[in-house]
Amino acid sequence: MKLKKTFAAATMLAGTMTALSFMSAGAAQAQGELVMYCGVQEEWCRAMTTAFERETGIKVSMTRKSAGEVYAQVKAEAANPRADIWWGGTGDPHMQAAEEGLTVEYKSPKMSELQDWAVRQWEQSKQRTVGIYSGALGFGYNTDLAKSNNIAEPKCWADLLKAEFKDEVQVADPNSSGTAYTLLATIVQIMGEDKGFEYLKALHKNVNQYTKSGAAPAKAMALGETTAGIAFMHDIVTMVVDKAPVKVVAPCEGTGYEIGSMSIIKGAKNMDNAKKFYDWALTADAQKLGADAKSYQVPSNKSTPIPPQSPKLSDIKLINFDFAKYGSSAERRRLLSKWDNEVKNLPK
Ligand code: S7P
Repeated sequence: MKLKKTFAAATMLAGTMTALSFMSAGAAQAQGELVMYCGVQEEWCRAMTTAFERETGIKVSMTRKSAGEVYAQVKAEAANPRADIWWGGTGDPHMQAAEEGLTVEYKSPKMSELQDWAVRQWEQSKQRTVGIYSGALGFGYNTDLAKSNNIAEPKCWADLLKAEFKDEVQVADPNSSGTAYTLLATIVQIMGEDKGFEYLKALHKNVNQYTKSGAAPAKAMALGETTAGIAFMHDIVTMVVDKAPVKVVAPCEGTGYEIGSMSIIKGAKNMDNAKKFYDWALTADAQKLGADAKSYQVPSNKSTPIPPQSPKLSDIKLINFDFAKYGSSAERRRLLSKWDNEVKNLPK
C-alpha cells in the first residue's frame, strides 16, 4: 500500500516535471525561432539565414518565393500568420501589404544609417516597410545567339518588338513576380497607360514564356534558352560575372527601378526576433552579404560599399518612379487584372 502511494506520488512528480520541462522547452523554442519569407535569390537568402543564426543563436526557418507570391501567402495566412519577417523582394507588394494592415509599424534604431530612398519608403508606408536595397530594371541578350541569328544589338524597349525577336524574349508574369510588375508599372509611366498597354500587347507576340520568378529570364539567357530576357540589371550582371555570353542593356527610353523592402508581419509569433532580424538586416555588415552571394543591388545602409559590379544608377536614365501610386493596393490590383485580361491570354 505504502509502496503504491510512493509510486503514485513519484509518477505524479515525474509527470509534473515532464510537463514543466516540455513547457520550458516550448518557451525556449518560441524564443529561439524566426520564420522568414525571403524574396531575393536563394543564395543570398541562405547567406542571411546562416549569418543571423550564427550571430544570435536564433533558428531561422526560411522560404524563398517571388514577391507577388509572398504577398499572396501573407494575405492568405493573415488570420494565423506563419511568418514573422518578410525580407526582400520588390517594394510594391510590401507597400500593398502595409496599406492592407498585413504588416506592422516599426522604427529601427538603424534608420539614421540608411539612404534617403530607403527612409522615404518607410515614411510612405506609414513605417510598415523599409528599403533594404535598390536596383534598376533593364534587359539583356545572349551575344552568341544574337550573332548567329544576325540580330542587331538591342538598345531600347522598342527594339524588343522587332520581328527578329519573335519568341525570343522572356519575362516573368507580373502576378507572381515583382520584377515583371516593375516592368508593367515602368512601361505605363514611360509611355502612358494606353500606349503602354499597346506596347505590352506587341511585346506579348515576342514572348516565349512568362516565368514565375523574375530572375529566371536572366538564367535562361545565360543558358542560351532565349535570346533576350527582361530582368533587374543586377540579376543579369550575376550571369555576366559567371562568364555567360550575355550583355546588359539600360533601355534608351529610360527605365524604372525597385526599392527592395523588408516588413514585419502583423501577429508575428516571434515578434522580438523579427525586430532583432530587422535591426541586424539594416546594419552595414549584414548588407555586405549580398555582394558575397553575387547579388549586386545597391545597399540601403550608407556605410555598405556599393559592389563594383553593381550597375551604376547615376549612369542610367531612371524615371521618377511613383512608388506610392504603383504600390497602392487599388492600382496594383487594377493593373494586374488589366494585364491578365488584355495581354496574358492574347493569341500570338
Ligand atoms: O533576384 C533579386 C531580385 O531581383 O529579386 C527580387 C524581386 O522580387 C524579383 O523576384 P521576383 O520577380 O521573382 O519577385 C528583387 O527585389 C531583387 O532585386
